[in-house]
Amino acid sequence: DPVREHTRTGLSKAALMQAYIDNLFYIQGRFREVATPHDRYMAAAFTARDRLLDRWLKSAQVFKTTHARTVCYLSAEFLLGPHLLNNLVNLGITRASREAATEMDLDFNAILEEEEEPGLGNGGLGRLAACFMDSLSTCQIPAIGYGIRYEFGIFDQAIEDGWQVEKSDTWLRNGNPWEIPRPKIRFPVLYGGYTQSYQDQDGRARTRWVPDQEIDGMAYDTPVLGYGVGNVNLLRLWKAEASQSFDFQAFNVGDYYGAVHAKIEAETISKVLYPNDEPEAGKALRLKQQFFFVSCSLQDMIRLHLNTVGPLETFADKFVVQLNDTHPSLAVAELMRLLMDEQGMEWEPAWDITRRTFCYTNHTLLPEALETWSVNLFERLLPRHLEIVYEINRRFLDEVRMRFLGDESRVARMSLIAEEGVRRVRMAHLAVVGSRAVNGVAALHSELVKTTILKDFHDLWPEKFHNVTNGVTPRRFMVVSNPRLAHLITEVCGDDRWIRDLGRLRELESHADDPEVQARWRQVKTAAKQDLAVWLRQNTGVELNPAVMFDVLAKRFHEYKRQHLSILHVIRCYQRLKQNPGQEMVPRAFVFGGKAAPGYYLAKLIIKLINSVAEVINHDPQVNGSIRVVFMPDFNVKNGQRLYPAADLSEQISLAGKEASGTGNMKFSMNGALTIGTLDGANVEIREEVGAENFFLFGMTVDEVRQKQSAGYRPWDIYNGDPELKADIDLISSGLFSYGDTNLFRPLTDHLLHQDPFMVLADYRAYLDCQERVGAVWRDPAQWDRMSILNVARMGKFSSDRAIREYAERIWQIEPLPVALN
Ligand code: 26Q
Repeated sequence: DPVREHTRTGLSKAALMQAYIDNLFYIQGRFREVATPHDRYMAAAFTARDRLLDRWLKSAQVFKTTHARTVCYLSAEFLLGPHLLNNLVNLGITRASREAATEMDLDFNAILEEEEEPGLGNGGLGRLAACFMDSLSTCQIPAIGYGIRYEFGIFDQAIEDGWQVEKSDTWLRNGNPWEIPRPKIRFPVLYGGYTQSYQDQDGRARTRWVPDQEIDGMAYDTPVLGYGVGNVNLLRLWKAEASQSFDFQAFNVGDYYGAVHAKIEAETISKVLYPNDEPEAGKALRLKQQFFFVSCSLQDMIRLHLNTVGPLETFADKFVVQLNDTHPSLAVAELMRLLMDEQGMEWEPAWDITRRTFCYTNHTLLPEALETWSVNLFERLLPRHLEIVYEINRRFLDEVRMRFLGDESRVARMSLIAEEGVRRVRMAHLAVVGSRAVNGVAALHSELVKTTILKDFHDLWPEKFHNVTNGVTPRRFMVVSNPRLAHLITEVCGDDRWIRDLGRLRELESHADDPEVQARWRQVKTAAKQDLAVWLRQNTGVELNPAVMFDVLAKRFHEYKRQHLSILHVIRCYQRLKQNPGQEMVPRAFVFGGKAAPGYYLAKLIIKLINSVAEVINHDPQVNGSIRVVFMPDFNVKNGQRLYPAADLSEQISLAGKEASGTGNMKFSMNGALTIGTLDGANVEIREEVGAENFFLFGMTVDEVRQKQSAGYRPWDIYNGDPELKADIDLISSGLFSYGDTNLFRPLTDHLLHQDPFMVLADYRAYLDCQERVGAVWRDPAQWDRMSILNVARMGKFSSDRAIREYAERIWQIEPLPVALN
């Protein structure tokens, strides 16, 4: 029926209206008169989804018939953010959709607001995976994202009495229109038990794993459409379920309670995302989760390969698997097991395939954040995999010994097993040994990977090491979140090709001094600040004046990111205004946002401090005309999209050498914020691109940090040598921000004065001086606008499209495969 076809796939306003009404009726079961906001959202979502599915099936057909080489991106986290508007943008139907809504007397923005975002990640690493999925599709690279369908994503953050309170994230409560359940795509995942040796029919020695737990992973698919292309890739997330295998049911005959218990236990595995952005010691469930999604994904790939291409010898030609940090690094051992124990392959060919299949991305330099699992736990859950790890290690260490004769300390350093204290499996070493390529996520970080944490491996295999600087998708972080800016850019550039070719933003450069463009640029920024101010007033009660500088620091809370350095600056501004009420100071709104891991006491105390300082300052009429402080609760993708367009100043102030890349830095700068930052992570490259004169740099370099540390860092001396710093810390200690309680912030102030592992005090003076320079430029609006325009103009490098093309060419050896649009 051609009319039906049109309703499901048509892109005109009329087709969209018809589709919406149909979906409201046939999917939601509602007449328009009684539809709830949620019904309206669902009808809109299904309208977009129908159009995705049409392209998806065409893509799948092309990929299957051409036997396309495919990237598999394995990640424990995908921090996707809201789908609806993003999909409308990529379909190219935002305008038609808005018009359709208006014509039906619907509030388009209210429909968008109704969507609950899937928060299946902690922060940067999870969001990077989501940006990469968008760019893989846009760059027309056949890809599957594999991960876990957590029933509860990252917790929702509420602020109560200034403290962070965690609320469980029930994102699936009202159903998820973007996923397609695949009850028939299901794989068994095994745990525990023991291994035995036996001889197969040909008399060859083999190993059999006799597990004591079996669960199923079931696939849920979410289509990922590229921008302005026919290509749709697949995000396949696994949900854990009780095993449906016959043996298991028989085992439970007559034991009804036992069977129900087994079901609950099985489903625990994909129940909740671990809310730490650093490994937590010894959590068996976390290891089970990692193995769960790795095993399902590899079994799925093997099934796909046998169904299409055929012999497993060509597996590494069909698939390249990117490991997003070490969280999926069990894949190295699991692929070996599947190839040998399940497919009957010998060690050498299996190892050859394995090593040609995997690539590993490192995201951290903090030694305490490198993942290890105790051999005990590993053996209890994955006895067969421990044997395989030992055998990989035995062969690998032989190679090291051969290459570095007599260097036994090097052998110990490189071993997959750490032998100090309780023996632990070093997951990064497993990932490096089992991979073809290893990369860091920014130039500085990749250098530090080679010279510090993985130096021994770089000595052995220098050609294995790469850099691919991170990027972010300009679709979500410009077009979706900042339509006014996108519109202005398109007008100034003459067309919208910059959206898929971000280098074209350079066209803006020649307009940076044009007063007319500057005026419109400023209007766009002010309008975004107005929007944010409304949201913040409604959600926190704090009122901000959109005319003042919005100085924003939003990211996960961690000491190395130094949110406390920023709050010391706020306290300094406060004291200066109090001591000298007539003094001229550039008015600012300090906006903070971010979650702390629930068990990270100091990070939570820093949140409390920010809120306590905010309360005092915002209620002090002597200063609140000049400075205000607000904490945006529940910083997530949706709220980030409100924040980035409204920022004048972006705070990127980590201690040099600690932030692998950062990606918020890119999102702010793409939206016209100027950056105050250290020489850390991708800040280095952002500054290189936008020009040193358009970036507010402060603080020690990596080398200076090292020198200070080895000379014996003494924060106490800095405190005593700087009267302003002393006064700021003393004001916290005085109880002014804690209703006279001089103990509340003691753990924080004591830690700064006597430990200060991230050298907040050492960079304090340089930071304050730099903030003065920021203030001086702000007083010259033409200068500020020029710098803001130049920042955006020169951000082309930081599109995730560029990052994906680099992976494709340098690491994956894969070519784009365009899928025709109809
Ligand atoms: C591991 C084991 C057990 C429990 C938790 C974890 C875990 C979970 C999440 C460890 C780390 C993470 C997330 C790390 C992360 O987000 N890293 C950031 O990655 C970004 C993308 O490359 C970089 O831009 C940031 O610099 C880096 O901090």
